[in-house]
Amino acid sequence: MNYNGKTWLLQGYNLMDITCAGYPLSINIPNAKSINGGFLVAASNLQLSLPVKPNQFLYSGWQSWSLTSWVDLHQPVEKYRPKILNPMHTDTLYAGENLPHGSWYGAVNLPDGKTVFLGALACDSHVHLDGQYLQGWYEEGIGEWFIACGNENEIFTRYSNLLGERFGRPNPRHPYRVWCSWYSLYHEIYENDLLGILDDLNNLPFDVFQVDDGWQQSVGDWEPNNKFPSGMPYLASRIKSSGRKAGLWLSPLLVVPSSKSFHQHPEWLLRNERGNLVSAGFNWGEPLYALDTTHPGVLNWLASLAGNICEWGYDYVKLDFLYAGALPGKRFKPMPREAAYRNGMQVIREAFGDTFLLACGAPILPTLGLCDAIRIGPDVAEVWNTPLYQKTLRNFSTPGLQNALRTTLHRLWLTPLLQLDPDVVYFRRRVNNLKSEEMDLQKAMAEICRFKASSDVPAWLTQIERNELHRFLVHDKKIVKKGPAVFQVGDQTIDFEPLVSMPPPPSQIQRIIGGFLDLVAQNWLLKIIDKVFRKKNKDIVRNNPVWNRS
Ligand code: 9PG
Repeated sequence: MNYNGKTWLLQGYNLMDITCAGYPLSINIPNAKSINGGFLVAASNLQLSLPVKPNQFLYSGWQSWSLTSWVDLHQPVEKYRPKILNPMHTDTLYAGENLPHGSWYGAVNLPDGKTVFLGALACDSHVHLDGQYLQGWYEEGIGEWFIACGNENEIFTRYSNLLGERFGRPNPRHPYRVWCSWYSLYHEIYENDLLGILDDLNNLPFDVFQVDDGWQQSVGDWEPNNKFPSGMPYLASRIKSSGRKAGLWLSPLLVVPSSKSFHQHPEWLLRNERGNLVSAGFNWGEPLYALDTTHPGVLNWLASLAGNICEWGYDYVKLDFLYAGALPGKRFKPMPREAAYRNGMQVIREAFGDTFLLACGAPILPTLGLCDAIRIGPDVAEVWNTPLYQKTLRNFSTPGLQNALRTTLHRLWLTPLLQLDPDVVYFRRRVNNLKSEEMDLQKAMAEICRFKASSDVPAWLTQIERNELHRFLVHDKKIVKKGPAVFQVGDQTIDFEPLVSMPPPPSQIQRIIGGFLDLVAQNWLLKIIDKVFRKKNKDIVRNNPVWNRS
């Protein structure tokens, strides 16, 4: 077995037998140490032989938006399509892998319902399932592994404890209630409209008013555009005088070709071994590129960017598209890619001081200890799912409530480590295709995460909806976890499992169309789609009153 230069020389030849929660397991490393609830092993390549063939695998997606879910092994996850968007949806290095794969950890369910878990306690590590072998490896060097068997909840409680000891935990803070501009206005944000909305929010107890994407000159040029004529400090001071924290979005590790930064500092950009730019995906009608977070120029620039934003008066920052810092590439200072990401994030964390940092589009384990909160699923949307992505492209990392709930559900075990953002909740019926039951699920997930956010423009809410939003913000419901996917939320019991289980495999014709779309999904087409999306949204915002101009 050879995978990415890693060889399990001892396949079939086991050096140590261990008994884990009654299971006979064997591993190819002789130094496993028994600890409470499992074993610790140090290894670069670890192979765990299972007693029987498993029936489910827990895919652990790389970053906030990547699919994370239990999946039946007779219908394994297919390759993410379209390929051109892989950098934004999954870990490009393993996007072509045929075996069930997990970033940092993987688990299987055996026919008797018990779970066997293999999880790394450090970054730059992976797990996959090859037949009856769970195999884990570090991309470089040796690192610790945790092996555990038995009950899924108990295993993850122990895993999160071990991670907390190694990565640290942010100082506990009361979770903020956030109004975020993205899921109603998208790029259509204007200073005056935002100030109008701020007024309209008057007695709704949001702690933070967060300005999302759309204020900047360009991704890479973090100065206000002409939709913000009074400048960013003015907006922050107006927000703060309403008694709220001022929140701002930015994607500091990303640049687009239309930005000045891209042209001024070609040496800051992440390149591959051949010297070509590494793709970070495609968005805003442009290809995306990543900054090399080991380059001293980049680190200085990141520190001064963070300093500016603090000086402007923002004290809640959503750092987006962070995966860019951990893409594979040849760096100024050679080091494993997630270590390089942490190197950059450390500088960002220090420069922001006490500012609340929400990580988004962020690789999960490498963000621990460095941010206060993390998005743990793909974007929600005004729809349950999109058949084109769901059925034809088999992509579960794209915006949609079902995708968001599925991945969020499978990452709730991170609760003790940092605040978990399940994304915003909709209360409006206007400009929204979700059914009431679907909106209730979304509300329940926000209660479970204890992270309450909404993008609803008050002028789009009826009085009844506004009251519902008010109640949601003021009252926290009692949560009792009854099973891995079953929760009692207030007096309601919800089993998320059937709602978010993976859909049946595509038909042959859907597969063919998916393959075709993968081929035609090139920059020119994505550019057109971006234009259409922006136009549609402009029309929505123009045709609906954004604030009460009385
Ligand atoms: C702003 C948004 C919002 C949102 C973030 C992020 O193309 N994509 O795959 C893609 C995924 C997510 C995404 C945008 C594009 O959304 O999660 O809350 O801040 O950026 O642009």
